[in-house]
Amino acid sequence: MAHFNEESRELAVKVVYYGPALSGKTTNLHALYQKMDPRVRGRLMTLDTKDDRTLFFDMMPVFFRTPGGVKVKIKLYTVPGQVMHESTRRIVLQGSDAVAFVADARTSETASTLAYWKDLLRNLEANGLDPRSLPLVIQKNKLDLEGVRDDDFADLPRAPKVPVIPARAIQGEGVLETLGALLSLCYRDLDRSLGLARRFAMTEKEFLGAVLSRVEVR
Ligand SMILES: Nc1nc2c(ncn2[C@@H]2O[C@H](COP(=O)(O)OP(=O)(O)OP(=O)(O)O)[C@@H](O)[C@H]2O)c(=O)[nH]1
Ligand SMILES: [Mg+2]
Repeated sequence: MAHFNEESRELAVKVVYYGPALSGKTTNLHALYQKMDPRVRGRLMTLDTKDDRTLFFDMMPVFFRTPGGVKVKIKLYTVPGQVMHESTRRIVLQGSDAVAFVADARTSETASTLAYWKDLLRNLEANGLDPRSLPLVIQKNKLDLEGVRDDDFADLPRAPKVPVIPARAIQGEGVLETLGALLSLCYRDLDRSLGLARRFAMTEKEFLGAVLSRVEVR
């Protein structure tokens, strides 16, 4: 759960990239690292096996200070997608404030996408998180490839408002949009629970702008 420390005026937020093996979660973090202003992002920690598969998780912190003097630290995590890492996925998901579900858009991946969506719902519930109210977006990734589905994951049971963001993460396309859509939902959720605007004069524009606006223009 997002944690606000009254004494140090620090807000800690946890965002998790979830999804099937090889869907592009780690690629999203690499692309964000490339695109974000070095003044707001920290080091990207990845823990891979030799064939580039995530072993435990990846993590990249993003931090900024709002004009109202609140220090915000957002930690972006990925889970390992391989089936054998089921319990690690559950642990990494603990206490998350927002989840981006990265899906490989190819029709060949339909069954695995649905299986991992169910795995996500199960693991959210195991952590006491409600998938109907948790900020959640779906990234439709790998749209550069042949044989992608033309629907927006109609088979994944979910609340009607979950946004679907198109992406080619390998080319860096759609990754900022995905994080932006998720942080927008996240801001609104935290504003409801913590009163970001009322107590700290922190607007959604400041929250998003700090993370997303100071990026390189390509
Ligand atoms: N063509 C294409 N390939 C992509 C895209 N995004 C990721 N990939 C490739 O998909 C493979 C897996 O990407 P990763 O980011 O390592 O996948 P992951 O979801 O972190 O995988 P695990 O850590 O095993 O769960 C890599 O070879 C990527 O280069 C994309 O948009 N298009
Ligand atoms: Mg990975």
